[in-house]
Amino acid sequence: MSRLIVISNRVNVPAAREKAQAGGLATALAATLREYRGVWFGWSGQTAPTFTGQISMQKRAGVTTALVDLDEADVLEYYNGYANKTLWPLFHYRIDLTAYDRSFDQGYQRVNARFAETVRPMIDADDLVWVHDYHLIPLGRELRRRGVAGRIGFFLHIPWPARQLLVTLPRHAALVEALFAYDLIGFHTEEWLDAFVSYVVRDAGGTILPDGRLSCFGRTVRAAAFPIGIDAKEFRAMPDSGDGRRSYQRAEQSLLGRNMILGVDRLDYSKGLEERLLAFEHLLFQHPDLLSKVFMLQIATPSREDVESYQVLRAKLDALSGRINGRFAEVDWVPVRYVNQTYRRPELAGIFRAASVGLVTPLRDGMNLIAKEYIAAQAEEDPGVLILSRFAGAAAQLKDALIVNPFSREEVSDALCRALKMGLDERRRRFEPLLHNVMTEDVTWWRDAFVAGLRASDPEQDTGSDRARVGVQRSGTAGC
Ligand code: ADQ
Repeated sequence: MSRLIVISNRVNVPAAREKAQAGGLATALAATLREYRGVWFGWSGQTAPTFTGQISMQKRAGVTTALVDLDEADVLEYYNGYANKTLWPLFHYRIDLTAYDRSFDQGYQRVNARFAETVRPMIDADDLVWVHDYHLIPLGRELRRRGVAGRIGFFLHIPWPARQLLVTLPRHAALVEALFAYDLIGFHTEEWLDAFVSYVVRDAGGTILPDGRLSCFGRTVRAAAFPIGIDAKEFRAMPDSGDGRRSYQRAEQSLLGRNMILGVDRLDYSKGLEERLLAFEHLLFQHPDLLSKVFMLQIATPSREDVESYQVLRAKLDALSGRINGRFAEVDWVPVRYVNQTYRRPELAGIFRAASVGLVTPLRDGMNLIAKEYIAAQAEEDPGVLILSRFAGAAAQLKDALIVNPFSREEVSDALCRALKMGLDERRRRFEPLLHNVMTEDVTWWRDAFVAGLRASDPEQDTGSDRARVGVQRSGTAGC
């Protein structure tokens, strides 16, 4: 059996208590790597005075990881620069925050070449290579330049932007051309896939072949939607584990009979945190009957603290939560509990279960796993209500949530009011299909679909039929 080489910017080195610590994605990839005797390669998160390409290999919990240090200019230009100040905002429709800086692009190309150079000796001819996310779009092309002829797949964890936005990027065609070095490109949703295809056909002069593959830049590639899921079975059991129960009880006792509206996010401008707090403020203003009867717990884990737009956002949220509390709080009630902590997964699951409403309102999100985790953690006999942004990839699957436009504070406030007053019958009616989706289209389903799709792209099997079935279409229905 071919080995699997996973390459991502950061690597989640399995810990002793892996399932409790790591997210579903890390756990699923680790399981695949054990099965395929593979290697997970990426940046160590450390900097060295100069880049040496020296690899630090480890084997833990059956998973081999290979880590490399970057130098300071790499981190500045590639990670904080092109990845997080250019591609991340642009792909989340924030051209106002996008830095179009040539040195960032150069650093990005350089680090991708360094990754390729370093990992190349580890790749055997029949290995499957699976590259993850926007940090590493040119990596496939760099590997091809170094003689890797086998199957290489790429999965994008964030949205693909509309072509009208993508063309604001200098050298946008070069970025897209680099993707044509892969055999399979995966997106979370049809919407991101359509946006990609639209650019290829309308801006790059590509064509869709009769078998569904895309032809452009003298190469053909398959592109499909593979909606990621969570480690649903494990997560569903977590509120009933020791840690999960303790966390649930602690959250429950703090309710004092009130309803909890819960938001859990990385502290990122794409998650719509400011808009969400404003919508909650609007709710309190519009519905004085809810004062003292409801509160919002917003857990926001700081991230990318070296990037200025994140520092600005953090200061804004500090001020906004303080302002709302100053405006409405009473001696025995505070409307917003704003927490900058990271929790272990069972603890998080316990908190999810205690919340009457899961409020997931990103302005743009590749998928959003919190929405799925909230559903998985609910008790069947008395489930909470999920309010979900129509701009999260998850909205394409979780259709029975209350779907909202996160930019409209009136709409979110109305949905909150409706959720808080929703009877048990309707809650259960909505919950059933949501849970079904989360449990069936889980992270293993996603991973198996992608890996099968990549295997089917084996040039030796490329007689038309395999590829034809998994062209530009949704993976789940395509059987790849
Ligand atoms: P993220 O933007 O990081 O991921 P998301 O899908 O919401 O977003 O996943 C966040 C994960 O972090 C969840 O598993 C969640 O439980 C965990 N988490 C968040 N806050 C936490 C806290 N305070 N304590 C502990 N854990 C916390 C990117 C894309 C998404 C896409 C994923 C996967 O931006 O759109 O869904 O990749 O492809």
